Amino acid sequence: MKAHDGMYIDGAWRPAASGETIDVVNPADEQVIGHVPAGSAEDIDTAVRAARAALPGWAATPPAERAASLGALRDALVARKDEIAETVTAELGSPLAFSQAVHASVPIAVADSYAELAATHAFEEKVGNSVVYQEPIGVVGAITPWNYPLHQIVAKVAPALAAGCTVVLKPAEDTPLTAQLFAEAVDEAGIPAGVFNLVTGRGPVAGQALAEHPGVDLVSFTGSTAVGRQIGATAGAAIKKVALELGGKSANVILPSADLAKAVNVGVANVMSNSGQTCSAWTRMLVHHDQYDEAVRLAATAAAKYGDRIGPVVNAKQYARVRSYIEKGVAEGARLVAGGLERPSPQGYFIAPTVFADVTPGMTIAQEEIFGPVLSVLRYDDEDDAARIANGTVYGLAGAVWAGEEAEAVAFARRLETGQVDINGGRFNPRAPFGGYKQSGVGRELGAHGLSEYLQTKSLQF
Ligand code: TXE
Repeated sequence: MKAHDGMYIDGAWRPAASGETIDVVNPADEQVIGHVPAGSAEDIDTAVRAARAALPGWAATPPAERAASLGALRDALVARKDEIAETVTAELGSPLAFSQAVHASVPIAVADSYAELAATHAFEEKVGNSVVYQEPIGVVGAITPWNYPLHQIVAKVAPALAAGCTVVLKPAEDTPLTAQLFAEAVDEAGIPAGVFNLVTGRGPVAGQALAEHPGVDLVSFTGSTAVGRQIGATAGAAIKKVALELGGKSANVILPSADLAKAVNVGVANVMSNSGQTCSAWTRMLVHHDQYDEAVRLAATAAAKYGDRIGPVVNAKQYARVRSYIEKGVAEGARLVAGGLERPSPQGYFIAPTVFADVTPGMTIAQEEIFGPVLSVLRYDDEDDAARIANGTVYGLAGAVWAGEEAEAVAFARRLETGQVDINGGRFNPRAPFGGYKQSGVGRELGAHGLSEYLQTKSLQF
């Protein structure tokens, strides 16, 4: 795999302050496929200074020109589509077809939506005797995870650039090669030096330095709740804005009038895809008690069929973590009906698609984010019970509702304490706001709501 031995700062690939590097490992065979620089606080400081120096020029660039730059960025991503898919497959382990269909394609749709929004958004509006300006918030520190490596980057960087902000990105240490490809695309798009900067490195070193840097105006973080809480506390003390996209434990509520087989099959695919490493995954399936046994049978069959369509989980730490949740599920009395601890392959961090039945709402596997291919099937008595169970976790990121009539599903969806709900399956919309209620986060990504995170308002009265 191609790997730069420098970091993209101020429009050029520069060596890191220290000579330390991070190994990039393919989780499918545990082989080292490359090395990237391990950035330090010093590198972060250099990058933040570059971003600050570039801010006045980029903020003053007319939105139509910023839109053209985002269009050029989208085109540069399109030109690299195959390379992006192969790189994600190498460092995340997802099957190539999934990398092509999702990891390489979704970010292009998101970049495209921000090229359009930058051109059409009302950055200036007359309100009575006032004019309200929406101005860039400043220098953005973006910290991203590995689960959708390019999407997570584009979902922060594209709206930030559309808003007129400049950015320092610290991507996950597991998937830095995809981030390097993104930096190449930025460079090719002709985006001015310093507007986007990439520092690869470890979370507690480079990530923390970025989150704590006084030259950063907004920290946008996606990752674990524990790190999000720490970043939120640091930002709170500095009275600095944060956007946090954290964990989830989303419910897939199948109402009795729904097409049960379809709801179960789509529900299983939703949890297993990307090896369960999706924050919005519908990890709790809620089924009426009359249909419960049939749903469990369908889910077990669907999961068994899914086996050769998923890759490994990302690294040894996640592998151990997911397995420990499976052990806990068994220990707490849930009934394993598919998958489990048996290794599907002697090499790589593979976990078989796993389904637990007889899961009760208080069990650990029904409360905590597992981030692996593990589904819990729970039973409910009536709609009130279903709503209580669905809302009974600290999270509120996403979910799904299935019913015979859309109106019935919509009425139930309005009862859910969650930021996004798919009705009878739903379809991804790059312009729909995405983000959490409760401990799933602060702020929204995507669409106009995502753009507004990177803007602050100024009103002039006449
Ligand atoms: O996350 P981390 P991990 C959840 C999921 C998963 C768990 C752990 O449940 O099992 O988190 O994953 C950077 N200061 N999600 O350990 O550590 C880190 O380098 C600043 C949900 O991989 O939070 C990386 O760039 N930054 C999720 C990013 O934070 C720090 C996606 C995420 O890593 C830091 C991923 C620090 N002290 C995991 N420590 C989602 N919401 O989609 C780490 N980082």
